[in-house]
Amino acid sequence: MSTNTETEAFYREVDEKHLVPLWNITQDALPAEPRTPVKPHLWRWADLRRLAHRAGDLVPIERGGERRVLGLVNPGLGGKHAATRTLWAAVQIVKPGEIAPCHRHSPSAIRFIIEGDRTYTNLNGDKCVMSRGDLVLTPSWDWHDHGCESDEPMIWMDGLDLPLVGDLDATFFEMYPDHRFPITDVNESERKFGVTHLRPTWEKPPEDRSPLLNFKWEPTYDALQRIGEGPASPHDDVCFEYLNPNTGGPVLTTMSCTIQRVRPGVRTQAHRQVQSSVYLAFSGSGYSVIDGQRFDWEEGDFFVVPPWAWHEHANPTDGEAILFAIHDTPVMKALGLYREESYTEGDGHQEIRETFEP
Ligand code: 1HN
Repeated sequence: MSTNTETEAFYREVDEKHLVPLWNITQDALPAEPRTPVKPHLWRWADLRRLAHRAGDLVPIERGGERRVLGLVNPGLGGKHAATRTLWAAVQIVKPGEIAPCHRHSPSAIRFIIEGDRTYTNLNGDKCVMSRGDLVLTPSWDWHDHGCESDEPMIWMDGLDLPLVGDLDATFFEMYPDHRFPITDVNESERKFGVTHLRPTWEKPPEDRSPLLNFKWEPTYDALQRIGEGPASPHDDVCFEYLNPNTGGPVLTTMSCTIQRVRPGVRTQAHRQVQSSVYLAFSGSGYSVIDGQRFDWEEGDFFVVPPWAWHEHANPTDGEAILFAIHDTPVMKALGLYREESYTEGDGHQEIRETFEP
């Protein structure tokens, strides 16, 4: 017969020997469904833009600091520098004449251009010229620098798998010996692979990454409009995923990107997925309901949808509402963990219990 003292001594020794008794933590280790600390949250464009410009006035781009980037910090993550557990999202500003120095890292990145033009990301020598609405990839370990040749600053959204790669202890980083990588061509990937139903026969596309690095806004916008009044996703309305034209799969191994048009008067039905997402309200205004909380968004606002959170989108205006988003879905699918569920109560809409005030 064990006594209380014996039991206490046992637990003390288990702890001292760096062990844990599962029978005391089973509910934490194995919740019935994902229980995330990640909070749904919204960042106002007025703040992001003002602070990005303020950083532009106060902070030079220098070697070591590398980039003038303001990252979103999810309030549920105890100060961890991340928008969700897997995703980093940020605004970056580059001013006229500046060149953000060349480097490379194992985390992959995307840029989605919000403001400005005549700015480029130089990817291994391919000068990808960027304008509002363009999506530009920086796949893992590609050399990249950014330059602004305009009279106005450029601001874009950065999305990276940085927190995931960090938690996997798989982060590598290297500075290029010169400030910039020698430019060998302009819009090369876009000219060769940008008409995605045509493949250059004289070239073998790279196997490890998308051959197309710059996804231009005009054909993207056109695709959103061409659906007209036709049927689309009950959960996302007119929503397209950007593809690696070589594989038909997501643009990066760790992140997928979507562009979606919520048509005037539409309120989609809620669903939830084993994935986390960061949205940019690219144009127009509307709202999303995330786990019963209403998030009103306007042009330029960023918001987070946590894993396994019910969410639906609405455009109560008679104007355009376009959302761009990054997701960690490819990770979940590659690991066999992806799940998706539709909200079946009532008419598929959540009850709005509160409204988010930033
Ligand atoms: C990075 O290298 C860039 O190259 C942007 O523009 C944002 C955030 C975290 C770590 C590296 C860039 C980044 C970043």
